[in-house]
This record gives sequence, C-alpha cells and structure tokens, in this order.
Amino acid sequence: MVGSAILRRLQKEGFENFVLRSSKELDLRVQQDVENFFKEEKPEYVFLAAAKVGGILANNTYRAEFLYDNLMIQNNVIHQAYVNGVKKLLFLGSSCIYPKHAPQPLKEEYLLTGELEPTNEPYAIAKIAGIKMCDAYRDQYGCNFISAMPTNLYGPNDNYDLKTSHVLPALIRKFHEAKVENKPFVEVWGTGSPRREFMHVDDLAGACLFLMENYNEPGFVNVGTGVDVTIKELAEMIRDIVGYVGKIQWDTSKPDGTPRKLMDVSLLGKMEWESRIDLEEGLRLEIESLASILKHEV
Ligand code: GFB
Repeated sequence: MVGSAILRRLQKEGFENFVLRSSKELDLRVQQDVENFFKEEKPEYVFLAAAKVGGILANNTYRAEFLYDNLMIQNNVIHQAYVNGVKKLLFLGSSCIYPKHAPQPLKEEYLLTGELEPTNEPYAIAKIAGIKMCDAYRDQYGCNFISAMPTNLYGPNDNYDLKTSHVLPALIRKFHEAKVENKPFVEVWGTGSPRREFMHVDDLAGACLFLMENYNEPGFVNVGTGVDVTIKELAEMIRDIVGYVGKIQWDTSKPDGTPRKLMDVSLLGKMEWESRIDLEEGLRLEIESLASILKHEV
C-alpha cells in the first residue's frame, strides 16, 4: 500500500528511472539477494516502505515473524544502502513505537520513555531498531538516512482480510457485506473506546517526498493528521456512509490495544507540511473503491 502510493506520487511529479521489485521478485529478508540487487542496480535514493504489517490480531499472533521479518528487511536494506553509497534513505515505521501510556499527543522525544503496548511489541521493537540503525550509520559513516513514523494508514491496496487487516479496512468490509447480505448486526472488536488517528496513504506519500527533498536530520519525524476519533465513532461513520441500518455488537473478548495514539505533528508543521485528505473524504473514497472491487453497489 505505502510503496505503491509513493510510486504514484513520484510519477505524478515527473520522476523517472525507478528501480522496482515486487516482494515476489526480491525477498528482502535474504541477505545475499539484497546484496546482489544493490550491487547491480546502485539505487541513489531509497524509500524503505517494505515491512511485515498487520492489525492488532496479526501483530499479536505472528509475533515471531513481525520481529524476524522486519529486522531482516531493514538490516539488509539499510546496510546495503551504506555499502553501495546510497545518497539518501527514508526509513518508515509506525506510531506503535511509542510507550503504551505516553502523554498525548505523542512528541518525538517520548521514544523509549516507557513500556510498549504488548500486542505489538515485536513490531515496535523492530521499528525502533530501524530508527537507531539509521542514526548509527549516520553517526559512524555519515550516511544521510532519515526516518518517518506515520500514524495508522489506509488507502488503495489496503489489506481487507478480516483476520490480518487493520480496523479501518476491516470495518468497511464488515459493514458493506452486512448491508449487502442484510445481516442484523456487525461485530466490532474491543470496547470501542480506544482512540486512533487515521491518515490516507496518498498524504503519507506526499510527506515522504517532502522529507526526501527537505529533511536531513537524525531521529525521526511524526507524520499524521493531528486529529483522532474513537473506534466507536469510526464504526458509526463507516456505518452511516455505507448506509447500513443494523446494529453494532462489541466483541470485548478481542483486545483494545493502546488506549490512544495521537501524533504531535508540530515538527512537520513547522516545515509547512500538512495532511490534506480528511477522514470523511478518505472513507468515502475507500468505500467506493471496495464496492467496485466486490462488484456490489453501496
Ligand atoms: O487497526 P488495529 O488492528 O491496530 O486496531 P492498532 C485498532 C483498534 O480497533 C483496536 C479495534 O482497539 C481493535 O480492537 N477493532 C475493532 C478492530 N474492530 C476491529 C476489526 O474488525 N479489526 C481490527 N483489526 N481491529 C496496530 C499495531 O495497532 O496498528 C501495529 O498492531 C501498527 O503494530 C498499526 O502500529 C498501525 O492501532 O491497535
């Protein structure tokens, strides 16, 4: 989802000469293959969006893979970027790097000030290691490797598999199918009280290009909208846009996860970058596109 959004954005801006590989063509977890790829292609600018990602249940179930796959991908790519003299690399992480009970909104300086949320600790540990790796290569070798931590994302090419997806695509699918199949209720996980911030991936892509062109510092930059909603509010918004008239049933056997993850976006704001697509508009776009994928009418 993120890689294809960055590519769309770069193409729109007139960039050419891309070096692209799908995960089927190049397994970034395999050290030798990544070494060969960098040696042959010699990329100058690297957007490191590749990662093993998923929603709360996937993170909590596949704990070993979320740690192993992500560490392998980022270790191989960041190290080969150094070996092959990449001019600049942008590493992408996630807002789950912050402590579970960090003050809100989340400022960059809160990293490593408390315990992580247990459901996504393996993923968060890998992403924190990636930030520190970029900084270490900058300190020791002078590499211009930067990091950005986006909030919860959604958009084209999202994962709609109900077991592994994030909440937003899951709820779009659940309400859409419940409407089409006339189901009396839709099951939504947890209590509905956690707050989350959602950003359209096209906004993130714009921020990635902006940072690649303008930002050259250690540490990392938050990327978000600065606005959050409860899961209950999100569910009601999606229900209303889809036009579903049944009930919402809360499945409290499923975890809530972090109570709140709202990004402080003032660092990016000072650079005069801000997100453009608000949640309601983004939801409408996603709901339309899922409907056409499923060939049903919303
Ligand atoms: O999006 P989500 O899976 O991830 O869940 P996190 C957000 C909230 O929505 C949780 C609730 O409180 C879920 O219990 N929720 C309600 C649902 N219904 C559903 C549903 O049908 N599917 C899903 N998936 N959730 C992930 C991290 O955390 O966020 C990752 O595990 C990463 O590491 C990612 O940081 C951005 O926001 O809780």
